[in-house]
Amino acid sequence: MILKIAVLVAALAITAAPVENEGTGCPVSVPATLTSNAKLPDPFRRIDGSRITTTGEWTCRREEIKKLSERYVYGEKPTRPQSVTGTVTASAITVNVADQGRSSNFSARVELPGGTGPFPAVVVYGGFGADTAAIKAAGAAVINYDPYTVGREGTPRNNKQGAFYSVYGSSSPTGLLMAWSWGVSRIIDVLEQSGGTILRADATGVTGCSRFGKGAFVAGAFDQRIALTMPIESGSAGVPIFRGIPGEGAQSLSSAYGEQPWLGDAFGSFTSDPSRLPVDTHEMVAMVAPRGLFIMDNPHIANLGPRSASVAALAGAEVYKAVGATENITYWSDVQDGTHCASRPEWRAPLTANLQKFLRGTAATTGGMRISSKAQGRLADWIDWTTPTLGGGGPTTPPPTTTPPPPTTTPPP
Ligand code: MCU
Repeated sequence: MILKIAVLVAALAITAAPVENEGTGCPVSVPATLTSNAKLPDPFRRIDGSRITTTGEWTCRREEIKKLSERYVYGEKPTRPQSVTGTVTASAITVNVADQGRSSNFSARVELPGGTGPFPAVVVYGGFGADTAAIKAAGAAVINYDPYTVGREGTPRNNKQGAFYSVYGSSSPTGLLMAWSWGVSRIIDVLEQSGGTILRADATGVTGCSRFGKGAFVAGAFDQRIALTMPIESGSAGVPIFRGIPGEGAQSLSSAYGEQPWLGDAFGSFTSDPSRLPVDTHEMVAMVAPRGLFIMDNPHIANLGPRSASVAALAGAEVYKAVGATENITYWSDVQDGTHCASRPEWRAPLTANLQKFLRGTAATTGGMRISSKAQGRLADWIDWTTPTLGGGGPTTPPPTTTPPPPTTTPPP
């Protein structure tokens, strides 16, 4: 009986999908013309203007958001390359990819926690700002990922470099954040192929601070195998709603776009007017639903856009609510130290709870909006839609792409 309950609790916390993207078969036609909207786009409204009414319909609505975000914000994330191979040892992961005659490789250092494996693992972008001691103490391995090996900084947009661009071309319009996320997905491919004896492939987290918080956010949004996404102090081009950044006085969109090729090339036409964007970051939050999401933010630095980040979390949480996973999203900016990417005692308990629940499958309480009074966004100022009560049913898998046979009866004249 006790065992049965434990299994049930464990199963309940596993929200990750077995595949990178469940919506690949959904038909999506990205609109050719864009209309201006100062408010946050309705995440429940399809491109054709209708609203979804069942949780099953979220799969294909999510795919629309994915396609729009690729087209206008981050650039396209190619599907799994023709060949992905690699190795997993107790100290490193190697990744080799090949697609259409081009190949590249990269590797990441592994640190195992104490105890006996196989272990869940957290991909930690860059080497700072994440509490790796707490991650290991919770029984998860750390995969030290250097995103620059996959997409370098300091290059012009027409000459991007790194393992991603060696395969997809140095003039690929895909920005670094998406290139980095592709690298994380290929690490997970290798974990899957390894048979999960050292590191589990079905319990991966991702985190990073600042520019690497932007990266962790995008990685979690675009790979449904990631069980827990934890962006820290991500700033403009990360969690904060694009539409809120100018008013809050955060790093401007043109500054973020110009500082490094983080965003896709196509974002260039929106830096002075984000209201023309058919998506905003609350929908990237929604793309993570119902999986674990723990957004950590710093309310003391307006340049990071913490107020706009809280709005993204609040609006995205409406989708979590609609799909019945409110307790899987946590936002936390109630912290003392104003230093960017500081080590923060306030996050240790919620971090541990998130790791336990989403990576270990043990019971823990997560969720909630712990927003600092210094940087509180007001959802009501940003939305003109309401959250539907979604019914069960509806297609959970995309409809077949073949056209249905014509009706057998002739309609009356
Ligand atoms: C918050 O992330 C960035 C910020 O967007 C940049 O303007 C600044 O140069 O670097 C920050 C960062 O990555 O700090 C480590």
